[in-house]
Amino acid sequence: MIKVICLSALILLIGLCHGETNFQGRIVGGEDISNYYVSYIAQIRRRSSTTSAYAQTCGASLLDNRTLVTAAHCVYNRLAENFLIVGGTDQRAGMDGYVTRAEKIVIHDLYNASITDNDIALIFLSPALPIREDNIKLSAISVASERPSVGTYATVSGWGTTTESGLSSNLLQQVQVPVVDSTSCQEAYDWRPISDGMLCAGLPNGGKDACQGDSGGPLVVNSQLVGIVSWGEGCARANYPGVYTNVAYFKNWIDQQRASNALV
Ligand code: 4AZ
Repeated sequence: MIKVICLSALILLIGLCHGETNFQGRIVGGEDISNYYVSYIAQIRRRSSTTSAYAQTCGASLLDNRTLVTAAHCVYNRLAENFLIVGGTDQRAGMDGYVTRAEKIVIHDLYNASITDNDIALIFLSPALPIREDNIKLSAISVASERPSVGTYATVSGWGTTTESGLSSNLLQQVQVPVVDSTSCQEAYDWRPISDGMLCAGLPNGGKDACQGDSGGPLVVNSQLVGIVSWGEGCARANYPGVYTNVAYFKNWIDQQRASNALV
């Protein structure tokens, strides 16, 4: 018995000493943030079948009252009817905020699931969300036309896990991470491509990052959307920055899809 307790304590101690110092959690290494400050974020909830419950799986950004941009891997191989979209809340669960549905999902033609390349999709909503001048809880965000320069601090938000393989956050979290140059990012991820449609962000020593469940959510610089949470080796590890979809690279694709799916 004593042996078991000592062994458990030892394992816990080793775990704590192993750099997993983000006990307070948050995205990873972030802080609670009100949706008033992240009014462009929406939550994607998914059910695995028409008879099961919805749970938050991804984030997304509002481009206008009926258009969301997210990661392709959040919606790939899923039916629109199995999604619920919630805007105007910082709560991961419950029915706070505005609830709507995915009417149509458009995934990038060149999305490559095996290397997570071209990881971008649009969700057209019905009914539209109440984006108005007087609705401070919801606003659209514009898409950056240029990739952010190396070293720029960008803000990422979401309800994802607060440690690698930990639990999701019940309250919206936010953290700032600097953009990393793609050459060194490619050197870190030497087994898979860092394409022009990707950008990397993170601190050399890790500690701050997006994580599982943050996927699809916004990376923002100067009130413009520069990235979409896409993938990474674990979360907040030293020398493994988070990888984001480089939205500026897809600006024409976004504009074309919005035009061809416009309401008449
Ligand atoms: C994920 O599994 C995931 N650290 C998202 C972001 C990152 C890693 C994993 C980046 O959805």
